[in-house]
Amino acid sequence: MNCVLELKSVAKFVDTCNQSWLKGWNERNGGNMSYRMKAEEVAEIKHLLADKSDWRPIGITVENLANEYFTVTGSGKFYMNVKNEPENNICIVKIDEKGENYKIVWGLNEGGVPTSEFPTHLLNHSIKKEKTDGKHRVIMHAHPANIIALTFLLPLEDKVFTREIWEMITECPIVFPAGIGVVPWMVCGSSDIAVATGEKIKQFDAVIWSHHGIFCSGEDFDVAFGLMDTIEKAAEILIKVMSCGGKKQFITSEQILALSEPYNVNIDKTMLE
Ligand code: 2HA
Ligand code: ZN
Repeated sequence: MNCVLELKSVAKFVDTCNQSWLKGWNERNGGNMSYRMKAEEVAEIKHLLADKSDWRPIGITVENLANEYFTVTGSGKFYMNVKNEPENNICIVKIDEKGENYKIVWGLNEGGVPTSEFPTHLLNHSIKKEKTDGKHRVIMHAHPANIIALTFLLPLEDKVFTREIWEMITECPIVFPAGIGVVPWMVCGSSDIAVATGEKIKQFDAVIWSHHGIFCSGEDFDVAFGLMDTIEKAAEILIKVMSCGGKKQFITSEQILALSEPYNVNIDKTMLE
């Protein structure tokens, strides 16, 4: 391999940023994404990596991410530009052997640092790595309009959002049977939002940031993107229904739970209580 961009997961990272941009979820420098690379992927490009920064403190300790490599979007960079200039807008970073510091080893050629939400991403990667036996590798945050709109309309409660969103598209409870978490408005990039999201990500794969956006975790790019896309589409339907005077008929909780058996998923019935 002669170029980092030839690595399949890097190409997919770039394409997923572009798909997210095309969806309208990433105005200006909005949103950020990170991918925990596989050891065999790092081995394939190791000869193309070089120290491009000193070790810098992450701000938190993520012991189970020691020595891992992440592909990550750059702070202040625009998703709009990732496809045409990936090497200037994204980077690969290495975590040190204690899980306390990181350094840039590829990318951000015109300068820059990883996303302002990097500590939030790493804390949540750490939790999801443990909870899923290492299966989850992708975290993405974006600003889909209908999800944000709903946070001005519905009570900011996990169960309310889950029930309403599940009802809008029958696939929803099958795609995210655990439901959705909601955190109140907080300063983005702060340790408060990192910790609050981390608490919710133990239970859910998607956490709505009130009046801001959504944060999704998944085993690969398609699963994480598909989760965000499904929730945003359901939110759009709900906004349309509310705009047209509200629901005139409903799906019952029993009907939602009836999907568990045929689709072999464990829809969390406590979210419907
Ligand atoms: O990357 O979306 O939450 C900019 C943001 C911060
Ligand atoms: Zn944001």
